[in-house]
Amino acid sequence: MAGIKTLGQFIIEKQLDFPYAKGELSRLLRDIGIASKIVNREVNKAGLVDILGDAGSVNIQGEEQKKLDMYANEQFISALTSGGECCIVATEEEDEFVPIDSPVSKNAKYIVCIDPLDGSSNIDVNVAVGTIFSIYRRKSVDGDATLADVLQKGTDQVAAGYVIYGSSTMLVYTTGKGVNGFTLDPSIGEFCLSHPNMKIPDDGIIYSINEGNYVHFPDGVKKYLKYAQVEDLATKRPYTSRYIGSMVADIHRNLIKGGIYIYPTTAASPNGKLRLLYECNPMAFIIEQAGGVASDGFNRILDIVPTELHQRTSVFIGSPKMVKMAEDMMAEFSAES
Ligand code: P6P
Repeated sequence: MAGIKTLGQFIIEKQLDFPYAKGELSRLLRDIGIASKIVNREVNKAGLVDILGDAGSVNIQGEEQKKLDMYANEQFISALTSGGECCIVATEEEDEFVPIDSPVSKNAKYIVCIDPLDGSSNIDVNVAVGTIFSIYRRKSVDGDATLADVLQKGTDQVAAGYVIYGSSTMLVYTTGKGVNGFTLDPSIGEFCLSHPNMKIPDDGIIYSINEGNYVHFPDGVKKYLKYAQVEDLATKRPYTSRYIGSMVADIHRNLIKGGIYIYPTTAASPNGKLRLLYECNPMAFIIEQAGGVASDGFNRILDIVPTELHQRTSVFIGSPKMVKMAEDMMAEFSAES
């Protein structure tokens, strides 16, 4: 059996894919991996905190108890600060982007956009949650990095990945040369290569969407759902509905089994709910690198030019045949409208 290959070994090995690399991106990915292991430890014992008697807002160490998503946010910012390879972080947990406060980082090459703990409302019910990250090269050449360095198109990403804290903890990432998945082996505290060269099936029978919003869905989405539910054994319909309420978990399952995840416009989210910079762009980069498709129903997610840090977008992402079918139905109605 081939030996264990850790995330660190893999990153260094793949650094050879980039002849001019000097190791900064490798160290940045390593820093994110380290923070993920720290977050994993806290996520895995989240339910225990109360049992351990951490009543109220103070835990047994006498530290103020933080909500897990704020804790995760702090861990990633701390790891990126000590790593020194990132100059600013855009995070779901902060209204503005966060300049990394260290002399080394001011001139660092990379920008990180991150959702430290997506789906964190699922923690209390022990459902998988995730971290989603996106890495850009800063565009400005001197002085402090600015918002313009963050508001880059998804096609400009240097790397993107997610961590899923589920039945096992996995880190999945791409640097534009395919997608690889690493499973955390707690006995050695290392992410180990478990899913090399991940590819999403071209077609699938799983659709992921919150059908509670059906009444306000665009007509093209309503038509797609009816298509998915009609019996037609030749095309393996009706499809199966699987919606966890945690984007990372839904998309990870669809990446492995095939499927489509849709979060369209709804009454509560007229521009879509999911964030472009640190949810849709990184997931779109990964899924495209795995052979899939990601759009807002009409346009490629990675081509959207960001204008605001926390802007939202509709998202249709997954197996090419399924996404294209949904896009065709969206186009039918937009042409008529
Ligand atoms: P709804 C979690 O809050 C999240 O950002 C995604 O992870 C998830 O897919 C979606 O929102 C769930 O949203 O409106 O269906 O509860």
